[in-house]
Amino acid sequence: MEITTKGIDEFVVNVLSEVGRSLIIDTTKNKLVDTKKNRNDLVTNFDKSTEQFVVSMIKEAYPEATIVSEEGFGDDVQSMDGLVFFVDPIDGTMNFVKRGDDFASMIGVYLDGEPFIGGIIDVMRKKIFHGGPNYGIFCDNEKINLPENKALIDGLIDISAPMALNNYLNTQEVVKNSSGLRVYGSAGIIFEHLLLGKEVMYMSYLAPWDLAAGRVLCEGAGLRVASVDDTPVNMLKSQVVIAGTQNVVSEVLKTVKNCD
Ligand code: 2AM
Ligand code: CA
Repeated sequence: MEITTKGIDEFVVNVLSEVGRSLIIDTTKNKLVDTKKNRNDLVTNFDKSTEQFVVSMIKEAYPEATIVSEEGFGDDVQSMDGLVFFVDPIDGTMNFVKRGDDFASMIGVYLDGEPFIGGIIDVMRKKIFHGGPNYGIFCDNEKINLPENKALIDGLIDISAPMALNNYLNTQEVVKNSSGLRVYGSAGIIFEHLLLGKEVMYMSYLAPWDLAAGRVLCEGAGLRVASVDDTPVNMLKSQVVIAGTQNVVSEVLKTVKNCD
C-alpha cells in the first residue's frame, strides 16, 4: 500500500477501533494473568491476542514495514530505516487487571526515523487520539485544541511511582515546584492528559512501545519529548523520558541536571 500520512492515520484508527471494541467486550470475561520480570510486571491472554491481531493487520497492509512490539510477535528491529510500527497491545496492563479502566492500546509509526503517525485508544472512554506532526492532531477525527505552553507551577505532573518515591534525579523537587503529583499507571492515558492540557509533564522509564505513539502525538501538538540527559531520543532502547510543555520540560531538565 502507498505510504501517506492520511493512509496510515486511517489504518491506525481502524485497527485501534477494532481493538477497542474487542477489549471492551472481552474485559467482562475471565483474564488469564501471568507475570514476566517480576510480580508486578503482568501479561494477560488479551495482551497476546491483541498484539497478534495488530501485527497481522500491519503485515497484511504494509508487508515492507518492520514491527517493534511488546509481547514478541513483532520483528527483531535493529534500524529505524523505512517504515517502522511500534505496538503496545495493552498499555497499563496492571490497571486493566486490577481496575478494568485507565488502560490504552497504542500504535506509533515512524518513517526513516522521524515521527510519522501515532494512535492511542483510551479503551473504556472509547476515544482515539491520532495524527502526527505534518498532519494534525485529532480526537476521533476532530482536531483538538492544542495544549497551552504552561509553566511547572501552573500544572499537575505525572512521575512514575518508584522514581518519585526514591527521589530519583531530584524528582521530589520537581513535584514541589508543580501544582501536584498524579500517578495513573498507563503511559497512554497520561499522554492523553498531556494532549488535553490536563497535565503538563510526564517522567518515566519507558520502553519503545510505551513511548512511540505518545511521542508522535506530543511533538505534533507542540509539546516536547526529551531524554533525561537531553540527548536525542533513541526509539530502539528503553530510557528515562520527560514529556510535556516546552516550558516545563526545559525547567525539569535543569532540575534533574543539578541533582548532585
Ligand atoms: P505496560 O502496562 O504496557 O507494561 C506504568 O506502569 C507505565 O509504565 C505503563 O505504561 C507500563 O506499560 C509501563 N511500564 C511498566 N513497567 C515498565 C518497565 N519495566 N519498563 C518500561 N515501561 C514499563
Ligand atoms: Ca503493554
